[in-house]
Amino acid sequence: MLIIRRFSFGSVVICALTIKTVCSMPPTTSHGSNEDDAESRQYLRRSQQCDTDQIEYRLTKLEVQVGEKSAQLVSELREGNRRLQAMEFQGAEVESAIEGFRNELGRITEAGRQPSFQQPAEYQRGADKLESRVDNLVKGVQLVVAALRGLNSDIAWVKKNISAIGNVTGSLLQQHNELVTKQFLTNSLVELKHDQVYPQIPANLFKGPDELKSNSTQVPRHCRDVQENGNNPSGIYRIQPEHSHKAFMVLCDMDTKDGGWTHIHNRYEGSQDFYLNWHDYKIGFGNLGGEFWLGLEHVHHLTGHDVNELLVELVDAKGKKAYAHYAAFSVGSEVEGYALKVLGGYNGDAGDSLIYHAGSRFSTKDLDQDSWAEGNCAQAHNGAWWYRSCDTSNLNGKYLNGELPESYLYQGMYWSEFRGAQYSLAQARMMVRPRGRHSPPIFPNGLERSRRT
Ligand SMILES: [Ca+2]
Repeated sequence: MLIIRRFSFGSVVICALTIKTVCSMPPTTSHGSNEDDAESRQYLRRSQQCDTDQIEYRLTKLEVQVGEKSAQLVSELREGNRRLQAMEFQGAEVESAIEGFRNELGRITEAGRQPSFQQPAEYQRGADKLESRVDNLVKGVQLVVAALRGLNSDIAWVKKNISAIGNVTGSLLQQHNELVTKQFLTNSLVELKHDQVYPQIPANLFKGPDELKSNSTQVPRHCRDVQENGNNPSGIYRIQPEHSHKAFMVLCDMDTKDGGWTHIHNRYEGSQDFYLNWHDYKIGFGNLGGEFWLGLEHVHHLTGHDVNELLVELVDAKGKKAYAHYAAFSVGSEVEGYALKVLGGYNGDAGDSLIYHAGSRFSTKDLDQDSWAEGNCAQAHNGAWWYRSCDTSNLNGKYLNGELPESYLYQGMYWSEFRGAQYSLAQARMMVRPRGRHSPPIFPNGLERSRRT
């Protein structure tokens, strides 16, 4: 295992040299303006590729270093264990020697009491013999004491090393906790590569002088802009919210309640799997021409800086429709867990089954940010939502279409105030748009005060 890793590290070094050579190539001499543009874009793309390769190289290097540290630790622990076993064996030998010493002393004492030793000549010979044996025993005991001191010194050495290893392990574990996970880096690389495949072109690039004069040629920030720019049919448009670093496609509804709505969620047939991970919910999934989740990052860029309206439209299995309109809706950033930061001003005929979730962070099956200490609501209810502990709506739950057995309570795509939690709706969609210039002010108790006036 170690040899393979070392080999990998060698390859990494070769790769790094290659990256360094390629990445240090500057754009060549100037040509005509079109060629310059093309060359600059190519250089930019190559530079992005280099950035990606550099991150991959550093990631692999980090993996190799962690692997080698672990192998070294295991090796040191094995050596410590071997020494301890050796010491146990020596300890047993010492015990055996002391036992022998005790037996000898017993025999000496017993011999002194024998009547035959009372005869002078024999007594003298016996005493000499005993003296010699006692001397030998004393030397033996001195050797044993010296050996014990050596053992103590060895034990202290091992303890010191085990303590040092413990410190290193603790420090490694601490560093491991602080390390960015490989999954996070891999996901970031996917996003970086995505940017390379679909490079961002500044909105005013390739525009003629007349087009540049007009604000209407800028990429619209949301579907409301699209509508105000004179595009009235519902459909798919390219937008770039003010705080988003790139443009993306969205589905606009220009017909419902004065139009200008940007879809963030659409389900109507169950062909798209919605029981997905955090990363999928972050960047979005599905097909804008079918079922999809726009992505929490996009929803944050659309609603996180200016309070939006939210419209939830629901249809049950018999075709009965209902809606829930919120005059104020805002989703926080990833750092804030894409929390449902602002929600209020409900009106509609579906009932308010979202207000329970106001303030909660978003949770998925692989990222539990709910308030249920004993479990993960996303796993328990087969969805991904602003779960608290747990839910009064679950529009990313299972697509089961209709009445459900009791065992499926809370599992379906449901809205409790409309058809209850033991029912899975046939259609659901969520749309946002910025609050109009003439919208009434938002009060802490929703819009009740402004509606009365
Ligand atoms: Ca939990």
